[in-house]
Amino acid sequence: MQDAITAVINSSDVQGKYLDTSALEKLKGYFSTGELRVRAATSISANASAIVKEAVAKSLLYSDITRPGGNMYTTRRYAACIRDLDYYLRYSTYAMLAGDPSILDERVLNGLKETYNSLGVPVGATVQAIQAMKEVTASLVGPDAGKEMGVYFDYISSGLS
Ligand SMILES: CCC1=C(C)/C(=C/C2=NC(=C\c3[nH]c(/C=C4\NC(=O)[C@H](C)[C@H]4CC)c(C)c3CCC(=O)O)/C(CCC(=O)O)=C2C)NC1=O
Repeated sequence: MQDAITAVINSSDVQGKYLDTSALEKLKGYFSTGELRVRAATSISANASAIVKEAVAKSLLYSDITRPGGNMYTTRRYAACIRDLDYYLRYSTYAMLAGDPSILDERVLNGLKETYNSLGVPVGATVQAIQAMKEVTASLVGPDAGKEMGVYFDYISSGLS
């Protein structure tokens, strides 16, 4: 896993240089949003189950997916879906704190599409639910932190598509 600081340091190290102006600007941007990131992570963790629940209500409930024959039908599969959404929320929060998406590649997206395809989990509906979670999260944490979280929700969405 990488974060905004190691990303900048690694790329300077590869060139054998001290941090240049653009590297320092990146770090400045990251440090100046530190408070915002921590505050957002605090309210997301305090409201995680409500966020997931509202996103499911907005995107999946009472659709064909929750009826017999749908991939969320049966309590076991419904619970697996809710659990997956909670993974996406938690790992997006980690990535937002780190200011870097690499943790998503390593721990979430690696092999996920293949797993979904082999189990018949619909990717389109999953992406809709992730996008609903993005909206619900933004309304909780406000536009600036919401935009930053959105980067990682979108990262998962495009990694799945
Ligand atoms: C931390 C990283 C991580 C991820 C991301 C993860 C995902 C993941 N989701 C799974 C299943 C599943 N995922 C879903 C999800 C859904 N079905 C729908 O119709 C909805 C659109 C959607 C929810 C948004 C369902 C229903 C299953 C169970 C499918 C089945 O067993 O038939 C499985 C198969 C094994 C299992 O059932 O637990 C994995 C590995 N596991 C992990 O360890």
